[in-house]
Amino acid sequence: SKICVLGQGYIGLPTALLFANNGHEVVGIDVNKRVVDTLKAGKMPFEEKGFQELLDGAIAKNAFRAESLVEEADTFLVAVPTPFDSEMRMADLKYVVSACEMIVPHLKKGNLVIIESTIPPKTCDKQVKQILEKSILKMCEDFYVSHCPERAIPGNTLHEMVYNDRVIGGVDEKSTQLTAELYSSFVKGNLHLTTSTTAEMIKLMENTFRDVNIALANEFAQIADDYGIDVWKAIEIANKHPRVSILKPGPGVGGHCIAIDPWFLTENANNSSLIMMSRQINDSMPQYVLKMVKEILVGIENPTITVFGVAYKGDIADTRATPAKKFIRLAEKEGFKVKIYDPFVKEWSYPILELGEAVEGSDCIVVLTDHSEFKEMDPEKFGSKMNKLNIIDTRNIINKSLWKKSGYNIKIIGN
Ligand code: SAJ
Repeated sequence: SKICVLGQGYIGLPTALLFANNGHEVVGIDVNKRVVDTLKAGKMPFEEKGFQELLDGAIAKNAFRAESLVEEADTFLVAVPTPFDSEMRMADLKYVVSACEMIVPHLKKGNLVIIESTIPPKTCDKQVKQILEKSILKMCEDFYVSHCPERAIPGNTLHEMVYNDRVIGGVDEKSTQLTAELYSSFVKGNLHLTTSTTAEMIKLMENTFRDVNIALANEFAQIADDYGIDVWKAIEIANKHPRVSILKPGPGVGGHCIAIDPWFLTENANNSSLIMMSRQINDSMPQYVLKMVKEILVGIENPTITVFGVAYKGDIADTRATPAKKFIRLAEKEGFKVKIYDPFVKEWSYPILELGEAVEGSDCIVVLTDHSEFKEMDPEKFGSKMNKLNIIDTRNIINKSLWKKSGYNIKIIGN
């Protein structure tokens, strides 16, 4: 069958390519001309493990092409971003709305429209229906709609897209069935069938679960600091309990999903105080890290600090909603000079330096990202470049004995 995938980003593009490699004719649509031109030239607009091979395979099969305009198809799949409207604390559905509007003139009897973008509960039933019915066709009679949220983790997208279980929720049984048939062409995990509103809620529950649990770990870390005990050891032992599984504290929650999706659940809820409180705890972690830095730098005038890692998590180059940004802003306001080193991020709002340059004249290293490189890093590598030998590790990943041997004063969050 023919599938038009609207949005050729981190999710839309690999999804389009998986369908193309598994027996479908796929047209990848994007409003960004640069993305379309890059794909037309047979190249990936961004990099991730296995993507280029998948694109090569799809092109060799003549099963994929990129275009700027939507065209007739059997299925339309929407995978555009749903940003967070921070002023309203609501999902900003402008891209989902405009994607649906672009489908309207091409919608035919028997078509299926799938929304993969993360959306608040009831969006398929209400807004998507309302827009698509501008075509004069009727939902559930003439065309079908479902929500099939993506659940792949950045850094391991392809593997998770194929092997994770999927949730498929249609606005009616037929919509669910049609969507399940389609996804079974490449998904090897189980398909869980439900309603569109339940599927919308499930996706938000998953990311909220993680956010709330990270907030709990972050609160435990602060309490442990007060008592002077090692929260990491405490968590390790607590997690030996068969029904306890505490996550890791850190500098806060970044990325484009976990720090945002909980708000989609609270936007129209009567009681969501736990969810909102967790957001607040995680968002306040950069302040807590700054407090740790100030304590270690007491008495040093006009200090220089070096941030190790600005990606929102380890071994990827993704800086979306990274807590590092807020930390750096706060540190600069405090009058600190901030230098940055990140082995993955090449370009960012702040200059990224070479390791040697970043530690030159520094009074404290602050590890914000759990990049593997930091795990075995030996400070002997940059010798006597530092001004003062301090390191704060918000991820508990450094090899403490190496840093101790070099004479560093070490502070780990929650320890
Ligand atoms: N983090 C901690 N402590 C932890 C775990 C994570 O501080 O114990 C931090 C990370 O450093 C990072 C943030 O939380 O800043 C989020 O990272 P993550 O690895 O938990 O998740 P994401 O945002 O990369 O991907 C999530 C995944 N959702 C779940 O695991 C429930 C992924 O499966 C989703 O597909 C993705 O969100 C999404 O797009 O919704």
